[in-house]
Amino acid sequence: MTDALRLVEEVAWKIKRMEIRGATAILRASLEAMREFALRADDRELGEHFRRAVDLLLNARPTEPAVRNALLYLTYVFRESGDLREARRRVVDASQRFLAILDEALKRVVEYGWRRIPDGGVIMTHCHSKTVVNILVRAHREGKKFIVITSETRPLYQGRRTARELAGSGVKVYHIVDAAMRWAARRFKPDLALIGADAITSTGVVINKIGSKLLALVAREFDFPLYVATTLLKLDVRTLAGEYVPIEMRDPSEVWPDAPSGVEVLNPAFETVSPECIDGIICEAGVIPPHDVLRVFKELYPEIWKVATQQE
Ligand code: RUB
Repeated sequence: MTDALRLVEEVAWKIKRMEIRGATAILRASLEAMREFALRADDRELGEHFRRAVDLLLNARPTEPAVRNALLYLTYVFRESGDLREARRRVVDASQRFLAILDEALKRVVEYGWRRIPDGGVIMTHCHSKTVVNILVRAHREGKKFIVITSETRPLYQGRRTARELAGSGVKVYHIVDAAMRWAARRFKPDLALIGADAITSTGVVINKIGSKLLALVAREFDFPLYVATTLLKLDVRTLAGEYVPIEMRDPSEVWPDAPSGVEVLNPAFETVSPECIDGIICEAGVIPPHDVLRVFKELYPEIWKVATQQE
């Protein structure tokens, strides 16, 4: 294996092992890896291993359509280039451009999102979404006072990261076990729930960490709204053609490393939250209803749309 490809493999491995995790971080790392691959590979490597580099990153975590959208775009640019010299330049440029689109989109999500946070309110969240954390930290910096309830997010405890980051920024946090979500809603009467997204389907279904639907149902029962904060770059265009977003099943040992024989441990990483449970998607176009995601995506990203719907 060549050095350039090894670098991509290392990033893919870190994504698989969840040293790099969260949809946005995975997208960013994948784009940076492809940019570095294009810069470091010699012409022969670039020509021979481009597809392999893309596949390594695509397969690192299956439930990540933003990575797919980005890598299909780079593949399109690569294929459309006249020669390898042009391909290198265009892949590097396109990676940079995609990263800039991502940064701009995230900035806007935070800009719309922090205004939604009620002053003096209680907010519930689940897992760790950088987008959600950025919104909450910004709302705090804008002078809003509120409490956040974080759930621990078994088996890998991403909720602790959320709690640590928020508390580190001065936000008051209560941390609970996942099974205490309903208890917390009863006790604290939250004003809203805010979660991130790994994937969005053409009909506005959101896929996020297992436990997200539980929170959505708690929000329904106790009558507070659930918002999803995400860039629309996570739209899985394949769902328009009838396909399902694959839900990643992870290693059972994350749940119970020495489970007794006869016990089969199941470890789904994500689950769907249906649009009826979502009061709004806080995205780069503002706060929109879930059923509008496809229309807005096409409007915002016509080029990505074209490439992602045309390519294998
Ligand atoms: C993380 C998760 C996050 C989304 C959005 O799951 O479900 O809510 O990825 O994150 P995992 P972001 O820890 O399994 O990757 O807003 O940072 O894109």
